Order: sequence, then structure tokens, then C-alpha cells
Amino acid sequence: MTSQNSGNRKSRLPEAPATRPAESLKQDILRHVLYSLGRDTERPDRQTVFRALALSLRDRLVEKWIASQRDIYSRSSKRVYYLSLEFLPGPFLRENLIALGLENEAREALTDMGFGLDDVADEEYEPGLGNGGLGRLASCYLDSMATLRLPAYGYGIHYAYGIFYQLIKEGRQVERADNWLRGGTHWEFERSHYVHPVRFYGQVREWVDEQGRLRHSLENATTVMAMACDMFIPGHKNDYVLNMRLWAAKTSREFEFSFFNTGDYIGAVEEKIRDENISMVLYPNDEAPEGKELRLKQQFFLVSATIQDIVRRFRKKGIAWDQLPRKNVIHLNETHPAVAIPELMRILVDEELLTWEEAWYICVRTFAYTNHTVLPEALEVWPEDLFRRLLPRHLQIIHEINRRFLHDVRRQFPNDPNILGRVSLVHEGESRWVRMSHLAIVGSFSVNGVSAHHSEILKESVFHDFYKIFPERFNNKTNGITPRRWLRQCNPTLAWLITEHIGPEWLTDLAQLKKLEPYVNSEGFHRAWMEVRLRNKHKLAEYIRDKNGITVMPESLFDVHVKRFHEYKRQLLNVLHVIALYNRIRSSPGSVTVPRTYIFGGKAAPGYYMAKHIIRLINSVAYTINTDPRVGDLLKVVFLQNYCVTLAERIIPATDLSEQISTAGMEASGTGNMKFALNGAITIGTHDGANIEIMEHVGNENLFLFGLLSHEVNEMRSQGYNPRLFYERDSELREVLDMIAGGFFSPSEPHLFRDVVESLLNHGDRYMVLADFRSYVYRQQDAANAFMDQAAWARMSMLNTSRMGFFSSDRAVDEYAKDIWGVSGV
Ligand code: D6G
Repeated sequence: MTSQNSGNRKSRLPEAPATRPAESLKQDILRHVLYSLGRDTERPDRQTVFRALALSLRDRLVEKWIASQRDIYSRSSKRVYYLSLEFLPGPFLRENLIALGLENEAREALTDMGFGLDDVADEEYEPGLGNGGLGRLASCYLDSMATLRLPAYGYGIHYAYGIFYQLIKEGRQVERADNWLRGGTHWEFERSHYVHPVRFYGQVREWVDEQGRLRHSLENATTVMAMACDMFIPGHKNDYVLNMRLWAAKTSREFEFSFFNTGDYIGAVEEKIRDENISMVLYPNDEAPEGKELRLKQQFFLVSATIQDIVRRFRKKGIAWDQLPRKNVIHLNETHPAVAIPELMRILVDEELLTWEEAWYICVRTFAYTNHTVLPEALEVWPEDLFRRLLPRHLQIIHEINRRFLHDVRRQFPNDPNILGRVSLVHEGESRWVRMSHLAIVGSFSVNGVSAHHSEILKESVFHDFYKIFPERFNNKTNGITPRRWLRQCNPTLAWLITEHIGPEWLTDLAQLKKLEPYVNSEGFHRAWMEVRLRNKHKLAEYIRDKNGITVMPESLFDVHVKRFHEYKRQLLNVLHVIALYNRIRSSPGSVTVPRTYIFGGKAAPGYYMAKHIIRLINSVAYTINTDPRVGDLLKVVFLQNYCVTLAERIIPATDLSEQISTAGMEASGTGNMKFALNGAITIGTHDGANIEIMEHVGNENLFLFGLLSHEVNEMRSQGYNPRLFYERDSELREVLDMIAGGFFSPSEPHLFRDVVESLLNHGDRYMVLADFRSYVYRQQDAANAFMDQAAWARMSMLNTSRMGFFSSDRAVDEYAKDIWGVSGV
């Protein structure tokens, strides 16, 4: 502990004014309107008021952050560093108000100024710094780390452009740049004094120093600076605040005096822009790395700046390097930041002159890795040539790690020579690839999957060889979601109803929701529960009318499928069933008795042809059905554009049926499934990811599971799956597919959707859509029947909510802290 971090500096923090909180908040807002934003306090507009309120909250957050940091320093606590190429925090305003306990005060202050809190909150434009589940999980975890008072830091990239803004034009996805910074950066601090040089390219020079040691250094490297931008993540009403430090790329050339003085001013500016491009844009690909040089640069940029920051902080302690793992744990969210392993090795061996053995001992005790996917195309690999060019020293280090690792494996498995090729960090064939997951496993003391089912698949198949080599490293940490955002914030009236009955402890101890169970038989509670849900559905119906011009019945069954578009998530299976229902309505009008509103939302990777095509198909089907007078209110299909956290917060509280229908064995966990169930939606889903654990908790009778199990999927595949058989045997399915292929939904372009049908019938139906169709249709019928009995449905809904305690991110993070990180709250 250094004296500058000791507690006696506390007194220098500005004292809070002795006025009422609402009044002092109002004064702060007005002060920021004038002095920070330069606007007239007499008539600020809504956007100005939003920004001034955000700045007023930032003031409070930074005070608490500094106090929290002093605490961590004074206790010399072990720190957790959570490295993620993506964070998807969503809008901050309400979350921060709730965490700081200032919601009512803000409402009062704003009312005094002639504004409504809801309107002001709508002014916020969320930072889209993630693609979907992985980034959103990272943000839920930061929220829980703060609430559990863990000495943690989130580290990521300050992309200037987040995930694209999705428009639906004439049924198609159109991408627009997402300039989330256009309104200013009211939540963050740019730290121009926290900059680290990041060095790429160049050549490795080997030389022998005076002590006869072989040394390595990088010559002629290109240097880019990483500047810290800090955003604060408060714990729930605990005065504890964490930092999400995002690195922005800045040219190093500005630091060279002569740079703009060369006479070629425009050329100099171009070089500056090229350097700063590194943090310009988030790659909009979910589940499939693009293999582009810029992406690997981004990964190294995050890693290099972060490791330098960690090492800088560790050095302040003045203790020996072998203490690093005792004082720090670095968590890799997926393999994207896995190059941190060779980077720490490089610093320890090349700069700090530790021996290889000493350095490796430290590394392998410092890193932990979470795997999020088993899709083979999503396991990250990099061409060795690219690695050599961009990070030549790191490739050498990876080769050395590999040489030593394979040497040990050879000794451990003398009778299995093929294992070496399977586990090697470098895939050797016609072309050579660096396998990032192998690097992450070999360099970490812990490897975890994100649901019980997924962690078993890792051990049994994907990483089976590694499981044999390092059985003690493998463990499971089932994902979780923060109840603060995903119930209290997005569904305030339901949250209020719950609190009224069982008190507010559930906010930080979600297992308390169990206490709702006795009310399941109370008629009054039933009524109140269903009233809240119906009100939420009315609000969503209004939103749909405003945005899509479609009138939907709030009393209809809201059947919702929102998430990234990917074939394995099987939005296609859903729409096939929608068409089947449509056909039933047309052929025998009385056969469909439960009116339904289908709501779809989600982005497809811009280069993912089939996913985009499925979006177009859904929109075409929606148009056909919504304009067919024979259908009336029985069926409506809505595609809400630009699915994001803000939109999820609107949709989830209004959902009756939650679609979680991935091909079994393909979704690692899912967290959308948890958000819906927590808000009282019933799941229709496959035996996949966390659906299985949700079923175990809420009870088989309170959700609708269907379809093949993952081992059945594998067996069917290995026996030669023939999707045509299903087509031929099932006349309802045949009719649906023939309509799509025959242009029923695209009369002006009859061949438009032929590819979709081809992928099912003639290209193997990789995601087993046809194999699961019939059981899906049956379970959908069960869901409709259940919905007809509203009292029984209400009961299921309440039981879902009350039994979701396990799925809190507080539980998940607590498990990480105890089992992997070895840290406790300060
Ligand atoms: C905060 C609190 C202050 C501490 C400083 C350290 O400003 O007490 O000295 O953080 O920052 P790092 O060196 O840990 O980044």
C-alpha cells in the first residue's frame, strides 16, 4: 500500500450539500446545463436535461468509485480483471438511478423542471458495444461484481461505431452506421494521462546481452497509443462502484513533434486516421470470426493496453513477480483476448528477464477462460502467416509454449501419437492456423462452459483430449442475468407487485422469489399479476402500432422470438409453424381458436446470406398474413427492427411465450431464455443450453419442451439424416415448404425463397428443422390450449418467476469468485 492510497485522503472529497437529495440533484442538473453544456437554464430541451442529469449522476459515481478504489488499495485485495472484446451495457440512466437509490429524487427534480423521467430516459441512445449474448453477459457480470463488492475491473474497447443500426426496408435488413457517440460521452471520463503504447508488425531481433543471456526485442514496430475511457458501474445501493475501462486508439505520431510539420499535412492526417481506425468499429459477427487483420489488431490492442495497465498497477505494490497470481486473476471472456497469454509471457521473459519456467508458472496461475460456443465455425483460428506478420514475437512464444506442451503430452500419452496433432496449438495441414481455444486452455488454470449441458459437451467432445490432459481445469458456471435490469428496471410494475408481497430483498438475493409461491393460490394476486402483464402488453401493442403501423390485440398470445439471427437458433422453424397456422385458418376457419401475435426481432451478420434471407422471408410472410382479410385478429406477425437492449426491455415484460428453439447441442447457454422466464413468460424450447436447467428449476409442467435431444441429433446425423423423408411423410409440412418454394409469399419474385427450401431439402438441413417440425407443432398446440385457461396460465407464469432465483448473475459471479478467482467482496 502506498501512502497516496491510504484512507486519510478521504476528507478531501467534496462534501455533499446539506439540502434534500431531490433539490440538490436539481441544482446539479441546472449547474451542468449551464457550465458543462453551455445552455440556457431557463428553457433547456429534453436532450440537454438528459445529458445534465447523466453528468450529475457521473459526479456521484466518480466519488464512489474513488472511495471504492481506495478501499481496494488499502486492503491490498486480490483483483479480478475481466477482459472482453464486447460489453453490451444498454442505456445507463435508469440502471444508475436505481443503483444509487435516486429514482424518486430524479423524478421529483425533473417534474419541478417541467419534465417527465420516462421522456428524459427515452433520450438516451445505448452504446452497442456488443453483438448479443456474450457482450450482454459481460455487462450483467460487471453489475453483479459491483453488487458483490468484488475488487474487479472490466476491460474492453471503446469502439467509435458499435453494432450497426438495423432498418427493415421493403422486408430486407439494411445496415446503418451506429454513431453512438454523436450525443457526447456524458457517462465517461477520457483519461489522456492513461495511455499505453501498443506495438505491432516489425521484426524480432535476437541478441546476447552482457550476462550471456539470449534476448529478444521488436524492431521497426508500428506503435499506436491506447487511451483509457472509463465508465462506472455501480453496485446496487451499496456505495460501491467499478470501472469499465475501454481503450480508444490514438495515433502515436501526435506525440512526435515533427509529425504535422513535414509539409505533407494531409498525408500526416491520413496516417493519424489509419492508426485510430483500430478502435473504429465493432465486428458485427456473432458466432463466426471474420479472420480479418484488423480484428486481430483489435484483440491485441485490448490485450496489450490492459496487460500494461495491470502490470503498472501490480508494480506499485513492490512485491515479487511470483506473487502476481496471488494478487490478480485475468479472466478471458471467450478466446478473443487469448493473446494476453503470450503477451504476459513476453513481458515477463523479454522485459523482466524471468526464466521461461518462472514466467510460465505465473501465467498458468493467472489466466482463466470461459468458452461460449461449440459451433466448429465459431472456434477462433488465425492464419499463422498473418500472426507472424502482425505479432512476430508472440508467434515465437506460442510455438515455444506448444513445443513444451506437446513434449509433455507425448510423455503422458505414449501410445496415442495422433493426439499431438489434435491438441497442437497450431493446426498443421496445407495451411497452418493458430488455434486460439487451444492456447486459452493450455495457458489457463480454469476452463469453464456456461451451462451444465454445454460444459459436459466440452468435456465429452469438443475438448475431450484436453479434458484427459487437464481434467482438474474443467468446470461449469451456468450463466445468469442481473435482476436489477432484467426485472426491476424493465418491468417496474411487476417488480413493485413482487416487492409489495415479499419485500425488496429479492433484488440482491433472487432466491427470495420463492416466497411468492404461497401467493400462487391467491385469487387477488392472480388478478394483479395478470393485470400487470396485460398492461405491459398494451404498452407493447402501442409501440408496435407506432413503429410498424400494425394493430395487434393485447389479449392475444404474444409469442416472441427475439435474438440474433442464426440458422441454429431456428427462426425458420418458427416461421414454418406460423405458415402452417395460417393454412389451417384458411382451410378450416374454426380450427385455430387462440389468437396469436408473433413478434420477431434480431440482427443478422451483414455478410450472412441465409440469415438475412430468413429475415426477408419472415417479413414477406408477415405482409401476406397481416393483409389477408380471412385472418383478421387470429394471427398477426410483427418484425421489430433494430433489436437491442432498449428494445428487449420493452418486449420481454409483455411476452407470453418465449421461443428458445435452437437445435439441441448448439446453444451453449442462452440468457434471453432466463430474462423471459424471470418476467413470467413461459418457454417453448428444446433440450439445449440453459433451457434444461430452467426446466429443472421451474418444473417440466411449467414450460413446453420438444424436439430431439443432443445425442439424438448426433445419432440421426451419423446414421444419415434424410430431411426429405420428413417432407414426404408430413403433408402439412410439405404444403408449407411448397408454398415458400413456389413464390406464395413473393408473387413478384416467385423464386425468391427457393434457396431457403433448398437448404432444408437438398443441402442436408444442417440444423434439423424438418426433424423437429412435428414435435414443435404439437407443443405449440399444447401452449395454445394452456393459454385458453387463463387462470392456469397465470399460475405457470407466477411459478416461472418465483423459481428463477438460481439464474441471477449474482449467483453466477459468486461461483466464479469462490471457485475460480479466489476473491471475496471488500
Ligand atoms: C483512483 C483512486 C485513487 C487511486 C487511483 C489508482 O483514482 O485512490 O490511487 O484510482 O488508479 P490505478 O493506478 O489503480 O489505475
